[in-house]
Amino acid sequence: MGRTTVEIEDESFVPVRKSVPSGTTVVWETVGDASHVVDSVQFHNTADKWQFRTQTLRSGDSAVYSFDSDGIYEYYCGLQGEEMCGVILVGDVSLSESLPCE
Ligand SMILES: [Cu+2]
Repeated sequence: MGRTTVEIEDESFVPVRKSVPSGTTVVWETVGDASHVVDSVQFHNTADKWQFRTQTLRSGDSAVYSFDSDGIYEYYCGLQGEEMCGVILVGDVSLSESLPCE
């Protein structure tokens, strides 16, 4: 059961695409000054439907989610919109299509 971090910079999630094995806990950590909301979304039909929405994360705040099943988990920032987005690729999956923020 690993743990890994996605940094929330002022205008982007870093990295935008993060591949992890199933069972991984992802920590989103705000490293910039702006506030953000991590909000689940389904940009592509091949992506999983999932329900996740953080509270407003201010500088220094973090949020976690544990990914227990293989799949494609897309998200965006509920404050900045789709130009700030990301995907967690869990297990043996791939996403060839572009995200709105790419
Ligand atoms: Cu944001």
